[in-house]
This record gives sequence, C-alpha cells and structure tokens, in this order.
Amino acid sequence: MDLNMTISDRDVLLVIDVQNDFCTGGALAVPGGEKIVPAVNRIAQKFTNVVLTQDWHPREHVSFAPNHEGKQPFQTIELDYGTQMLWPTHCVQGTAGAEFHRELEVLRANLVVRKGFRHGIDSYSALFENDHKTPTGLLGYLRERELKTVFVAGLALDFCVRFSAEDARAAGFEVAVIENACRGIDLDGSVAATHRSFRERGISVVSLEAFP
Ligand code: VGL
Ligand code: ZN
Repeated sequence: MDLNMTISDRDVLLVIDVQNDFCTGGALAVPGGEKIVPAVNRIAQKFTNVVLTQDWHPREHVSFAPNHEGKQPFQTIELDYGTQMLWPTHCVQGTAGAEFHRELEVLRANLVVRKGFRHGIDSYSALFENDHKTPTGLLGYLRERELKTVFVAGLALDFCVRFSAEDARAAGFEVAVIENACRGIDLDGSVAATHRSFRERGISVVSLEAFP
C-alpha cells in the first residue's frame, strides 16, 4: 500500500490517545507527542469515519507505579493476565491530563472509545484489554458498520497504537499505520520491535504524503 491512496466509506481512521498526559508537560509525555496534532487533523478531514480513543483510568488503577509499594515507573509486575509495565499516574478520569489535546479536532469523530477504566486491568488496545479477551466494544462497532480497512494514528506508537493495530489485523481487517502521525515512547528498543512485529503481521506502514 503506497502512493496515492484513496479513502472510501469502508475505511476508518482510528486516533489513539491524543491526550494531554501523552504530550509535552504531561504525566507520561511521549517525546514530541503534540507535534502530530496538525497531521492528525489534516488526515481526519479526509475520512468519513473517525474514531478516537481516550485512556481513562481510575486513580487506583493497577498500572500506576505509586499504587505499588516500593515500585517505580517503568518497572514491571506480574498479574493474572501476564507482565504489566508500571506507569506514572496518568489519564485519570476527569483530570486535565485525560482531556484530548486542545488543538485536536474532536468534532471530526463519530465515536469516542474510553479504555482502561477497570481498576485491575490495563488496556493498551482500542479493541481488547490487556488480557486479550475483555472487549472494549470497538470490534463490534467496526463489524456492524462493515468497515474494512483501519488506518491508525496517535500515541504511543509502541504501546497503544501497536496493540490496536495488531488486534485489528488479528480480527481480519486490513491495517495501515500512518507513521508520521504517530510518536513512540521507545523503552528498551520497543519502537524497533514494533516495526518488526508490523512486518511479520502484514500491517502496512504508510506516510501521510501517500494520501491525495
Ligand atoms: C499508553 C501506556 C499507558 C498509550 C497508555 O497510549 O500508549 N501507554 N497507557
Ligand atoms: Zn494508560
């Protein structure tokens, strides 16, 4: 998938977690996170179908390092569903950090999916929580709307964008990640691992410039 893609009514743009806490000055800032906002706004204008996700945690969330005595952010713990990275407290429901970046054109969206609201389970993916079983409801929406190709943009490339793209691909959608409308956190080579994984799974990586 490359030059001159045309966007159809069967395509959806999935915009992941463009929230203040993932931008400069936020609690879990992704380097240059806010820099993608103009690109996301520009591309969103070309889509009929735009879905936003919003990371939306209760303050006692299991993924927050301060909720585990003696643990620091970016250490891991073992939970029933597997290894969980611990994060600084971020995107707490109702706080300014959980709001969308003020320049993001949220009115373009026809659906907002909130995720990570169960205190005992994290949710990177827009489709399934981190147990890879509990649905957010987005898969049902995409299927009922008969959408076929999922374009993904947002934050962070190597966590929520990656998991969302992989789950959409595993569910049978064509998936293309718009590389220059994403930014990564990059912990221990996680951006390189993300690109390898996309290649193995047949997830396309495209550039904004490929859209007419
Ligand atoms: C994210 C870590 C924790 C993300 C969300 O949006 O990539 N990363 N919560
Ligand atoms: Zn989170």
